[in-house]
Amino acid sequence: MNDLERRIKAKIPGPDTGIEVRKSICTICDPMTQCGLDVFVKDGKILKVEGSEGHPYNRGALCPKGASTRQYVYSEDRLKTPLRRVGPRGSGAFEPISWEEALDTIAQKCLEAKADYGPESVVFFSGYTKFFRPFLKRMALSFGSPNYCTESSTCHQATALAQKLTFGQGGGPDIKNTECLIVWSANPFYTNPGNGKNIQAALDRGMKMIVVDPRLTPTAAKATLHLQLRPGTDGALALAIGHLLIKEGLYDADFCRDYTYGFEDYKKLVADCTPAWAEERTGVPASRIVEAARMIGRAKSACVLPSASPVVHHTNGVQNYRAIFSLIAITGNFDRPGGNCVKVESYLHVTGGIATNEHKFELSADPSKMAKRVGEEVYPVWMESLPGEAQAMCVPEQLRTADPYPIRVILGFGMNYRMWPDSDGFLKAIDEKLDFLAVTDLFMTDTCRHADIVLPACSSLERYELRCYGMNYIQLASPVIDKLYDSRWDLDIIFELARRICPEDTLLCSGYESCINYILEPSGLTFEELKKHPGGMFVPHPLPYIPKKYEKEPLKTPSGKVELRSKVLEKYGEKPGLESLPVYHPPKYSKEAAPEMAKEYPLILNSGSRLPMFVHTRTYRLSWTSSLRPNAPSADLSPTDAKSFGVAEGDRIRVSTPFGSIELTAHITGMVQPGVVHIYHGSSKADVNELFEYGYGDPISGFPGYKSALCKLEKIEG
Ligand SMILES: Nc1nc2c(c(=O)[nH]1)N[C@H]1C(S)=C(S)[C@@H](COP(=O)(O)OP(=O)(O)OC[C@H]3O[C@@H](n4cnc5c(=O)[nH]c(N)nc54)[C@H](O)[C@@H]3O)O[C@H]1N2
Ligand SMILES: Nc1nc2c(c(=O)[nH]1)N[C@H]1C(S)=C(S)[C@@H](COP(=O)(O)OP(=O)(O)OC[C@H]3O[C@@H](n4cnc5c(=O)[nH]c(N)nc54)[C@H](O)[C@@H]3O)O[C@H]1N2
Ligand SMILES: [Mo]
Repeated sequence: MNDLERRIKAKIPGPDTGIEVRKSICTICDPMTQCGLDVFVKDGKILKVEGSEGHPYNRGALCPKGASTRQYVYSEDRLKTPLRRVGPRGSGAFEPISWEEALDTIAQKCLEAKADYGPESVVFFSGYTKFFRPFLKRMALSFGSPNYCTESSTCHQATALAQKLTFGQGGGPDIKNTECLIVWSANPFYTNPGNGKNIQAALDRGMKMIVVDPRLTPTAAKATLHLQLRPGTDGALALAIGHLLIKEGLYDADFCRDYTYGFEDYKKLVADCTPAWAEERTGVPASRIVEAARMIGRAKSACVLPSASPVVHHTNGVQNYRAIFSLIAITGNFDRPGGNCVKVESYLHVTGGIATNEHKFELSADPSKMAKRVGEEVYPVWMESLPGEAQAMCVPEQLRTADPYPIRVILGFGMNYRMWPDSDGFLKAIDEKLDFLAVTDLFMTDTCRHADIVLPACSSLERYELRCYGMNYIQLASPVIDKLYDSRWDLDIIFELARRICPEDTLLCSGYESCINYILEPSGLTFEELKKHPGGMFVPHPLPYIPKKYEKEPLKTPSGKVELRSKVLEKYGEKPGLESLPVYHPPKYSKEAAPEMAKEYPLILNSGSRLPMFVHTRTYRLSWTSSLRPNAPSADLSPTDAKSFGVAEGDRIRVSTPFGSIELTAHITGMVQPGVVHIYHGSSKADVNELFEYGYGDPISGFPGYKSALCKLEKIEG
């Protein structure tokens, strides 16, 4: 081997080796966690990827998923051409068709459904992928359908709803400046490594950290205080902390008097929520609850790092988060340095120091003048607080019942039916009741197999993506390789469909560059300018953070104040679960609320806690990532439960709820507390979502109760 061959083998970039480093972002995860990527390309092929050194989010690092980008992009499962189903749904029998034919067929189906049943009979759904959402939403509204919905019907929106009911808007934790960070359920060292780094830096400067998590995670291991509660009892813990803050005079009386609504009622609610009361419900020793309350109350500033799913994947999720956010309110830590700060959301729910026209762009028509959204009758609080999005969790039932009107067509962009509870029930409804399903995806997935038309989407390395970062950084990633096979990017698919189903929307039909320029207009940035900085740039004149805005203008709640008692919820007659105060109820399927069921199903089933190598359904298919968890799908058990059920590491077990059972491998770990079984979601081999019944969820948000059901386990002999 000569020197040049050695340099090529070592993948050293340079004119002699023909290897070029191109800048991109990793979008295997969502916009909260997209690492800067250096892509090493030779002859149009990716040789390897590294984290971009200079990128302020990941600062050179990459997680196992991002490091597997080459396998992800070149996966054998990649869809290659548009396909039309020729066999029964699920048979996998398809024939290749041209793009023209595929797009014409989809458009025709949409227009027929609109003519026969109304535009609302067409549902526009986005899975976990987020970059195309404002465009998809605009297309739905321009077409006349209020039924734009997303994976956020199980993710983030309920947390956002709890914040909205309390503060009128969101408010992110000021990790950099706080004295006490309360990580209420997140595990960023697995799920958001950039934030993990921020937390580590803050710990190094002496920040105190309380972690509330049923498991001993890497985040919990770094905590000053770990409150290891039973899943779904967060509300009880938060009310007891509130009780202590008031009893010990550790709250901000002036703030409560001047800027909150319902403080006296809240005070009455927490009067009986003693640490002993909470210990009984949560399993957290009373002395630790006292320690936590003092740590929060005595700190000059404290903030909550909330999470998009674990607290709200319960039948009491929104109320529990309201109880948690109330702690920020009564300690005066709302919208001040070191607390939970309200900043301008720039793009795709990320603050980035710029204002954009995103929401104006999305709202090409007024959804309130259209038919009722899917889920509107069942979850009115959601509908009132989160305009412009249907509750996707209600799609299966409306498909089955056609009540209040039929759903005829679903256009699914990256749609995974296993995301829903009672996933097999949803699939059956698709097969039996849906007239037409079109899906765009990178891979031939289980959902694609049931579609009428399947469209091959390209990966993020083959397209553009606009991305804002919290540190006032912005990046427009451009394609670093040509599109593979006959794939297209989702946005070209949207523009082509828009030209067919809503041609009067001339902005949407005009394509990416003009839409992005419209969105960016208030920021002074343009597509052209951003393209000149392929690795991203700091925003030239970021909008400054202005603390305590509530002193100058009313908050966006009905009372204009922080609502410890919700005026929105006051309208619902104080029904259990919908009370205007954040009253605590145990999870519906728990020893406390369903003792009969608990006799046969003695364990708590908690599903979906993230693993570092997997992201939903996406990376199971890669050998590099799955080699890090060789027995997946598996159930995590505590050593105590393993012993009492006679199960050893690697044994096959059956986990059952009253609604279904699945077989998988036992993984015994001290991360888990006795009495709880944890199973990761999204696997084709053992889909935990088959164990959850339709409708088991939160009465305010409609979020599924993925983190607390009752289950039993048996060892499979032989
Ligand atoms: N039991 C249980 N269930 C859960 C959860 C849980 O904790 N427990 N979590 C919930 C939460 S928080 C979430 S966010 C959801 C996950 O939401 P899902 O939408 O189920 O997530 P994925 O499987 O990552 O993505 C869906 C599809 O998008 C495809 N895809 C990837 N990139 C692209 C692209 O660029 N274009 C297109 N068109 N398709 C693409 C993927 O291949 C995949 O088939 O699951 C929810 N379900
Ligand atoms: N590697 C990886 N990263 C991801 C994802 C992924 O699939 N893989 N998914 C992305 C998505 S869509 C999301 S929503 C986020 C989720 O991000 P995180 O919320 O940070 O991650 P999770 O592991 O879902 O949950 C965090 C912790 O909540 C705990 N928990 C479970 N039930 C309860 C409960 O009832 N109360 C409390 N207090 N804690 C509980 C779990 O033990 C877990 O350690 O991660 C994102 N990042
Ligand atoms: Mo999520």
